[in-house]
Amino acid sequence: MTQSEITNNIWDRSNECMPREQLEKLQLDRLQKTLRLVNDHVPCYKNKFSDHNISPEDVKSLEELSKLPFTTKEDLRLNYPYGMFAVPMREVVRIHSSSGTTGKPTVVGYTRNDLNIWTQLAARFMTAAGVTPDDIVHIAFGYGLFTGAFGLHYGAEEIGASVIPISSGNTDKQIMIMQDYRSSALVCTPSYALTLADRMEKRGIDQHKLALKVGLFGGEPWSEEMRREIEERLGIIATDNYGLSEVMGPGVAGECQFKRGMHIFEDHFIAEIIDPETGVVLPRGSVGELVLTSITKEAFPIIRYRTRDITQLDYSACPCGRTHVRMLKTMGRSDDMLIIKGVNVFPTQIEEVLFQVEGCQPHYQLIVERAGTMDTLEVQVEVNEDIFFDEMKKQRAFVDKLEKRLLSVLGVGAKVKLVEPSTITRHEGKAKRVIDKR
Ligand code: DLL
Repeated sequence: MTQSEITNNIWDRSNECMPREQLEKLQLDRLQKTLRLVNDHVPCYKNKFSDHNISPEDVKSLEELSKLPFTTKEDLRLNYPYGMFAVPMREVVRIHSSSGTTGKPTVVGYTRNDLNIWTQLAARFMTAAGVTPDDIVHIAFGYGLFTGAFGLHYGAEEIGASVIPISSGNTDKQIMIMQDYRSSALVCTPSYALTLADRMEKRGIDQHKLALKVGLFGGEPWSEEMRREIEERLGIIATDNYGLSEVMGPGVAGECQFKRGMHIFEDHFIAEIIDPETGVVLPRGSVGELVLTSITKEAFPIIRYRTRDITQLDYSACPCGRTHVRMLKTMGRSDDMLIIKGVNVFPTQIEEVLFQVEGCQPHYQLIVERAGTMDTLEVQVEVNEDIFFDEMKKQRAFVDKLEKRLLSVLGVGAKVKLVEPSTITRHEGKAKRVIDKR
């Protein structure tokens, strides 16, 4: 097989460019099968359906999906560890977990067929982002229960690229391997990509001399400003990809080279946008919470899962030819949304402001406190040494400028505290932006 044939096999045109009408027929057929599967094999779904007086046969159109109850993280917790599995354990060949830091993690399982599909979908978005068999793919996600590393690992192998499973941590070693092994595609969280860029700059390494050409970043929300910063500092094309362990892991959605939102792989998942307060499905184009239903999974099918991620779906045609709907960059999770003096604030809104101001470094943290009945928001941001050691008057003017911009974007005041470079804790995986002390 020639290289271009391999690449063409990965770009699964018949499914990725399927006319909408045909796609929706396929979705309905797969949805009905999945509903029967969970109704027969997962007591939690059977009970929920009967509590709502609905059976799988009542869903005769995609619109009728909205009649079904949601699945939440709480359902998964109550059925810990294997209660949501739809197949016997002897058919489960892999187990992963969510990355949550509090309470018991969520356990997810895969049959061999699930792993095959996951591999195909990871290869699909990596191909869309430009990875080819000629690439050397540097995977700096932690290998373990987290789905990030294994998901992209198998995807890259499927493409025929050479995979370096370096895992997370040891930034200096990462850089050495990147230089010596000529890594051309970088896989990690966007915040870790900046940590790598910082370290290279500090050590006087010219990033442009590396072989890196593309980055596949995901696992956490990041702004367009952050993308520009990564692209400029690492000299690469930075692409976004999305997923969550409950739904599969990475490979639920990914950007093509046009970077106009992440194509959700609708031949395997159905996406809805709901009002997070009322649960009502919102009209096309609305901003709201993404709800996902898997339609091909066997071990851990999931129906109307409330992702808590706030986004918007774009159904307009994409120049790449793929017909799958695109989800725009998430504003963050509804549970990361801060309510400051009654105003909703997403960390990504603050990030955009900070990244636009020259002198701010891309490392920040938000401290929320309550003084009496008043909420306070402090934005700690690292600044260049020349600003940090600048005379008081200039520093004050810098802080004023930032506070004014934040007020106009957020609609609520925030106090800015400038901190020295390298003082905010760096994370090897997902960044922790908010410390809520209320
Ligand atoms: O983070 C899966 C993943 C790994 C996706 C690597 C992409 C790359 P979880 O640990 O279960 O799974 O966390 C899922 O992370 O609900 C979002 O809030 C957030 N998230 C993941 N990708 C993105 C992204 C993996 N591209 C949770 N943009 C999701 C914004 C993202 N948020």
